Amino acid sequence: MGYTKAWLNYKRSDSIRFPFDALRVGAGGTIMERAAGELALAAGEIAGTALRRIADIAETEQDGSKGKGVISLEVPEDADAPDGAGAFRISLEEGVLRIQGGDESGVLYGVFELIRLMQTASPNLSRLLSGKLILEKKPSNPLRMLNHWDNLDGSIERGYAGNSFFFEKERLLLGERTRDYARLAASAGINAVVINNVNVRGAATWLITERYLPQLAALSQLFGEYGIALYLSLNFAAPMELAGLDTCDPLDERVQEFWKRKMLEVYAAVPDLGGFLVKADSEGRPGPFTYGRNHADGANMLAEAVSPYGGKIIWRCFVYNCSQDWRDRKTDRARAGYDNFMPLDGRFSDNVILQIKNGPMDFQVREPVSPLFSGLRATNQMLEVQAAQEYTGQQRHLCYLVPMWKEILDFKTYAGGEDGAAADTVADIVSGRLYEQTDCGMAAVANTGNDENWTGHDLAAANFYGFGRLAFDTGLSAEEIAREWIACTFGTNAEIMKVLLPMLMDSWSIYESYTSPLGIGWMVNPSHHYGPNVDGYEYDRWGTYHRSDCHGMGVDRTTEGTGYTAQYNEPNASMYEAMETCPEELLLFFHHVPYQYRLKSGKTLIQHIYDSHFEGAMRAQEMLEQFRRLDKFLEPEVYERIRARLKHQSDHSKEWRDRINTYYFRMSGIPDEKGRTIY
Ligand code: GCW
Repeated sequence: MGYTKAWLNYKRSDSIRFPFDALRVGAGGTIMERAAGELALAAGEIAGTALRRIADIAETEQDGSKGKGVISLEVPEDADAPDGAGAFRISLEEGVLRIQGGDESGVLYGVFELIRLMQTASPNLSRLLSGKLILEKKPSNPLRMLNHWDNLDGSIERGYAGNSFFFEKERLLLGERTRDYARLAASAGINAVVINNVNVRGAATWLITERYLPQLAALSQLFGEYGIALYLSLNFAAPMELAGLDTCDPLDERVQEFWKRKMLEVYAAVPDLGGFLVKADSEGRPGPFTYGRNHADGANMLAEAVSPYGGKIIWRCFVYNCSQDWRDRKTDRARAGYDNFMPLDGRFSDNVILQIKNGPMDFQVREPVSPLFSGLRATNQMLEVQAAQEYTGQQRHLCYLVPMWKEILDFKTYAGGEDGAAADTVADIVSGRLYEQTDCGMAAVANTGNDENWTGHDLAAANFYGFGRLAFDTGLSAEEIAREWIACTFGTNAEIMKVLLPMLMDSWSIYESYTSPLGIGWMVNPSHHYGPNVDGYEYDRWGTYHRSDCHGMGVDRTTEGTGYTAQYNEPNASMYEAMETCPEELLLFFHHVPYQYRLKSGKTLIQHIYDSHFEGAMRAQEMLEQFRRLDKFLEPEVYERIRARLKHQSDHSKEWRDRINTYYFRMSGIPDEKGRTIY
């Protein structure tokens, strides 16, 4: 197979009880078939059981075989069927283990849940089998989406795990790896996948032409077998590049006609296409601004073209002035999303969803939650996070991001009122609960590629798996997800869990502590964004400044500064406005702070920076030392792959430590209280 099974790595276990030998599959289509196939595969590989297919439960009584029990997969018609798309219930009734779905996808998710219970040797398995437990789940988010920034030449923008497994030399790839990708995604609860880069250039513009439509139909079909809807990133300028028009003005009738005809052609070939993801008027991409139109004009024109087919337009809010003069202290990239999109709230069509990055800047190791989630009230919203570790170590440093994503989802926006009575966290909003929306959810920029282990760093697969599981069930803790992933990937050996769980759970804090401190972000090398370079983005056009001087550092985003704090609802706005109440982990995002400022710990800011970087590098080294305990517990090539990356991370964290500490020692002239070596 040439690539690992990742978390679908079934191991024979003699310890679990799995008293079944017959499988009945109720009425349904290909997804039911796939669910049956997955269950039979896992039953065979984990429990050594061959599940024979029976057409009807009664069969087993007739042939009198006092064999083992029956598992039944079904989408019940009656009133007490599980409620809604993707929902499932697993229960033991009269000796039959029923996996019931609100639809066929629900049955598939129920099967993967049962397999997880087997893989992790969960006590819930025996509770289920003794009828003491009924497992009922309903997806937290309607859309649980991966965005692949894959280019048609096979490269991946911000890809750190090899080349694309969707494209090569401008051809679409369709094979065993595609199917195994669909299995992995579906097993984690993903139900939507965008296969091409949001920066749609060159051949990618032609994806919506007969040059690629037949293959896209086949890919859509394959994804459909696992309950996954195919989406494509769209080039807003396609009317010009494909039809030679001299404009892509959304209000121009010729442009509107182009898109109507084009979508008729596309959906004739790929009827189940979920829709399109659009990056427009962003970082040089074409869009409505060119014609004096706004984003609602652009999105709604496309939405009208896809609506006859049930298509969705997912419009990204990553719009900012990327030609800023670094001397300008008023223009603030962090304000741009809110300034651009709040005035359009309520103006978008029902099948348009605004996809909003978790923070106002760009997937930094820590950012405040975008104020758009606090502001928009009449617009479908999706959260965009980045599993690809562009600014969090590029899958060469370990950085398990689920703890970050939990903080983002739990952020209270006060969109329901300042008294805080309403359930108005980001999770409440993107799930559709707060505004009763159904076109909403979560997307992650994927961290996969055609590396043998799918994600470059073996442990980075926890972010692929973790995003899916969290999007399906925002109530899961980061630790529960980590435990599942470790057991499913490496087995249930206690020593493996003892070493890997704390490594995953501490890794975000460790990475943050030796890189850019207290929410300032950046400090990376331009263009590739790897490795320390404190002034890498200090004098450029991207709005990415730390504003350090001989007195202090950080960006004044209060009402005296760029005014960004005012974009939040109260009491958040006031909380961020004052240095004393601003959460310290974001202090330098919101304030220009003197080096001698005393933090709550009693340390000065400059001493905190020194301590944080020395400790962070030490903790990275300790992770490597801890990991060595697994030398005899993992397959040798896996052990060696992970050890080599942890070694690089340990060394590289010292480079980060010394570069940041030296910069601020030279800038401030304030020595380290502990007299440690700073250059
Ligand atoms: O993070 C930045 C990246 C770009 C990316 C852009 C975006 C796909 O540096 O590579 O382009 O954001 O999110 O559109």
